[in-house]
Amino acid sequence: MNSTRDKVKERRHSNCVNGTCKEISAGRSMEGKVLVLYTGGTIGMIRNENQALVPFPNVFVKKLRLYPHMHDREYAEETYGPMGPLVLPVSENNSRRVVYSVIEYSPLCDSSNMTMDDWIRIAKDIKQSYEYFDGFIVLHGTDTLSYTASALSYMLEALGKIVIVTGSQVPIFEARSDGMDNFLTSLIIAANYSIPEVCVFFNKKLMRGNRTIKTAASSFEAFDSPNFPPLAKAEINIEVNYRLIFRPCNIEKFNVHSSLNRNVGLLRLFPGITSDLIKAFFQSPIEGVVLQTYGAGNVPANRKDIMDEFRAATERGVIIVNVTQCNSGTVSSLYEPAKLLEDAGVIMGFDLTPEAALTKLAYVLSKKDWSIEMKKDSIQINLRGELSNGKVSTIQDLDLVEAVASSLRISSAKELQELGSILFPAMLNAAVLRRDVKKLESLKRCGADISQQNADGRTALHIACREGDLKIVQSLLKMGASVHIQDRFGRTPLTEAIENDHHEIIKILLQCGAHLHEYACLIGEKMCVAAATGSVRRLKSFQIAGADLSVTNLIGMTPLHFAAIYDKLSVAIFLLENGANASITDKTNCTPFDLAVMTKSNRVLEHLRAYE
Ligand code: ASN
Repeated sequence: MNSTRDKVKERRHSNCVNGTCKEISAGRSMEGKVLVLYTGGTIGMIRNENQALVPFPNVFVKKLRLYPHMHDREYAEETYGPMGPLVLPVSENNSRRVVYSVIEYSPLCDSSNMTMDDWIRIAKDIKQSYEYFDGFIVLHGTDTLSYTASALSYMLEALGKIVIVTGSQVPIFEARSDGMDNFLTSLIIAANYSIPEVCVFFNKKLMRGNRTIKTAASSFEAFDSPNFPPLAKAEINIEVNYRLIFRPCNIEKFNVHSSLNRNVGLLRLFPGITSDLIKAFFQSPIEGVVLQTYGAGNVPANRKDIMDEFRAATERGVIIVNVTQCNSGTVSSLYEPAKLLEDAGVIMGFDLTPEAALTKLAYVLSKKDWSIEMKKDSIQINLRGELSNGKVSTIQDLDLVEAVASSLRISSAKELQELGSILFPAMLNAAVLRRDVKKLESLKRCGADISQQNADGRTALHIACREGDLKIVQSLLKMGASVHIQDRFGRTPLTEAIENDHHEIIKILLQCGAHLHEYACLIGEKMCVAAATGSVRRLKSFQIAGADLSVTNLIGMTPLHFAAIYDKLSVAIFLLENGANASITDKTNCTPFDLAVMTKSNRVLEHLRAYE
């Protein structure tokens, strides 16, 4: 099987027909690209001759192409050719066309067969294709889906794009299935919304992945997020509660932590549990255990024998995390027995689900350069929104929008949200223009989504990158502003920084995971224009942003060809000193040297001689 990277490259190239990138046709910036990793599960299963559900390889995509609501064949073939990606038809809810590619895993598996290796594979596949897509979907069996979502949430560090894990209770190709809605809505959300989290979408709810548990084996409402409200609800409209979105607030680039510690386990207490069983459970090589206790974190206070086993284990360096057996709620030191556990070195896992606690242990314990104290501390720190450790936010008290709303006599939640989406972008943008960091911070505290888009889809970060104030850009990034949002014209904050030549800002955006998102030939066009007009500074902007200085435009010309035609010596020197290839021929078979001869560009000609 080809590697994912090869497939993605193939897919990108198949978008270029006869050397002409069709991406430049009108409206193409309004496409949202989604990569679907199809790992198996009921969603794609088909009944075999014994009526048992089994996954069949190589049928999923073929069948999807036949469903008009999953694939707009006419548009797709006209735009990408017959072997191109799948494309959703336009609908009310998706302002952007959803173009999606499916990578089918081999073998496809029932999720009860999944192991940590599968989580690592998924994480690595996302990393390989990260720059080419706006969002990712993992199609997965439901049985262990919450474990995978929780594990991915930790492994995908400084995630800047949405990852949705979904599946179904009934196969998508059966007449009455939840699969179609789960998949279709996930595609629309992944292509259209800036939610940099690993989510689970199921039965109309988008939930934080590491907060979910599978609660029902035979209901369409198979998942719940008992300790945290849904991030979005997909009814007639998709309503996102932006205040709940957990955004990474560090200047840090997306990275995949691709190792996990397998010496972890889950132990559920029950009345009369023997100390022999506990002793056996804690034998080496175990390094981390999630202990599911009663109610708010209780253990039998009269069982010194089992407390001694816990203490012996923690003294050997085993990390034991206390979580509740109840479906919802948190452990606390409210009752005496919970205190006994703390004395035995067991740490509180607050309201972590067992799945989130186990995968967190596997993640934290695999951090080779962290001390045991750091590992214990990070179990109790909120890394990806997976736990609430008792601090209650005071956002509600300060809510500015609510204050305005009450003076306007607005009360419905929908109107309130609409008011916020009108007020906040304008206020954020004004604060950016006034270079007022304090104002930005207070708006965030008042409930503003720092990445909220205005009517043109532009965010405060777009404006700040155009203005060129490094301090404001830094502040916005530390407040969690997304570097990936494209406005209605397909421009990202990085486009603004490049086209205004703010080099330091380009660098910091890259440190936060920003990348060039346009097709190479379009970037080539812009760089050729820069070369023709003698703008070394602009070429430098592109270079810092990671562009290839030998990139070609639509007719195969490089910036050096243009420097030659227009006799731009400083451009030619810059390009050549930075490794541009002088021997590329354009569509008319000319090198930059040939063109310099033809146009009598003597200064550049002299310089190019050395490279002939
Ligand atoms: N056994 C299936 C799985 O987890 C269940 C499902 O997907 N509904 O793969």
